[in-house]
Amino acid sequence: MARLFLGLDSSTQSLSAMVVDYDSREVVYEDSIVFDEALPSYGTENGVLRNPDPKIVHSPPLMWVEALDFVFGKMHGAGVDLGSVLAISGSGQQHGSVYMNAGAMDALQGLDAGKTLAENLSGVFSRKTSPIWMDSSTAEECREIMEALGGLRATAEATGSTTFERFTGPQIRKFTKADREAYEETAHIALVSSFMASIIAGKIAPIDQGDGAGMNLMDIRSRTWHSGALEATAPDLRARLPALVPSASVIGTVCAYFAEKYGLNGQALALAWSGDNPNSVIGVGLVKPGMVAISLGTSDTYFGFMKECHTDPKGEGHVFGAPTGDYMTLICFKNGSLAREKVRDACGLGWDGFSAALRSTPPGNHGKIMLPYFEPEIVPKVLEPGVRRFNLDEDDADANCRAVVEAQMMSMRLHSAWMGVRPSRIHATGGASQNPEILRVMADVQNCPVYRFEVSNSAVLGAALRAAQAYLVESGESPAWEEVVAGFADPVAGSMIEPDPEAARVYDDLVETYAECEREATGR
Ligand code: ADP
Ligand code: XUL
Repeated sequence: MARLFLGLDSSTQSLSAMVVDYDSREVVYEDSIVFDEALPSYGTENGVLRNPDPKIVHSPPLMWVEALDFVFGKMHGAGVDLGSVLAISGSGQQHGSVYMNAGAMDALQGLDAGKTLAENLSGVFSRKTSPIWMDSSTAEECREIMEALGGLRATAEATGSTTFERFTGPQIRKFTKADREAYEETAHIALVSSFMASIIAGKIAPIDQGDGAGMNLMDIRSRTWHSGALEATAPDLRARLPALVPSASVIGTVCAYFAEKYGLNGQALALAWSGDNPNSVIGVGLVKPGMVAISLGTSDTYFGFMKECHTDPKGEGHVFGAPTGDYMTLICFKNGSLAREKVRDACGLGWDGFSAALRSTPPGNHGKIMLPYFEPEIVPKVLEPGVRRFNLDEDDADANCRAVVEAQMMSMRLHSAWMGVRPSRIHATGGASQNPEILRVMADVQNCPVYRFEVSNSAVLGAALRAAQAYLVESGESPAWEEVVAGFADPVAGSMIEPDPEAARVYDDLVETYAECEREATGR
């Protein structure tokens, strides 16, 4: 009999499902529903509720509940052999929080298959809408919590990140101030991930240490609730939070609701869910320290992987738990593809011309440097945008193309150095990773081989593979993570780009000069 595993991904705009056949290494089912289209009665736009204050971004948690029925109904209708699914895990957009009253426990335990999930659970919320990661309305609470924890560096050192507006702790604090009564009625606070896991398992689910790290509430080293952070955030918060558990924890079996209604095996394991970024780390095959994934999308994102916990003293990067029990980092550079496009357009080129410019200019660009802050930058923090050029003539088209890419790659190298692990293998994803000339600069600057990965679904794939891994461990096999991801998260054949030792030496020197330019421009 096929050994099937189900992954789910509750993201901002959609709910996705993927079923993998572990032994044949096949994705046997993949589908996704878009909230706006499938569930228009909730009135969301791109999955969120618009507020007159653009800083406030919430979503209705009941919509996520109803989406589960929708997706299981579709799988069932498509004839997926749900009875052969041995374990389920999931992925949730990070940081968003769900607030439940004292009736939630009974409602989850008694899910009645004669009703819909939404009918079963419509009464459990003590807060009708959930603040999500796009919310940036908690600057004041961020300041208060950070001060209580001893400042930026101490907060990052304690919780893995300094306080961020979207993180759960500041959001909870804001709720206690805005609506104390509703906070008092709140018996359970969940993350999107643990909330969805609660429905699958039919009980209040624990929070996994991967997603838990995105709350400003977890001690990043001991992976337990941080007493100081809890106190700085909200009264009696500990009593409202579930346990923190390793990401690979079995939290129960799939509850009777899904067995009765959709034919799942009632003995199938329900796993803890995690955040989308930790899940993606598995979905792009990052399973060993030194492995790095770089996504060249609208923004550029650097995913690192480390055994020992290091935190960013500047507070720019995040440390989360990795699903393997190690640590991962997430560093986001806003001026990614859009900056490359700005330069390309200013030079009147297409991508072919841009690539030709990279080929016709030497590594190091004769010392011509650009700081490509077309938009305010996250890392390094630059609030006032503006492009700076050093030894670089704005009209020198070829040199500008090389300068923007070199700047991005050197910035990634500089601003990930705090991890204390030089990359040994880079997995490149995202739209611009189809450009080998850009990946060549990446390989040379990092002095490390780069492989291209074609993934659009890394979070849901990661969830399905986490379900497989946990099931196998539970049944007495203990496959190495490399074995689990092999055949599912593989590089594009023939895509490997080796660094050129000569060019790597050029960048070892240039990166210092670049750092100086950056210090001068940012006044640090
Ligand atoms: P998102 O973050 O929105 O998911 P994608 O990963 O889809 O973004 O990447 C889209 C970007 O890929 C586009 O903005 C474009 O700049 C970039 N891109 C597409 N093709 C190329 C290419 N050949 N060379 C460089 N960049 C490219
Ligand atoms: C990570 C973050 C986003 C959400 C999106 O810190 O805010 O990546 O997880 O789903």
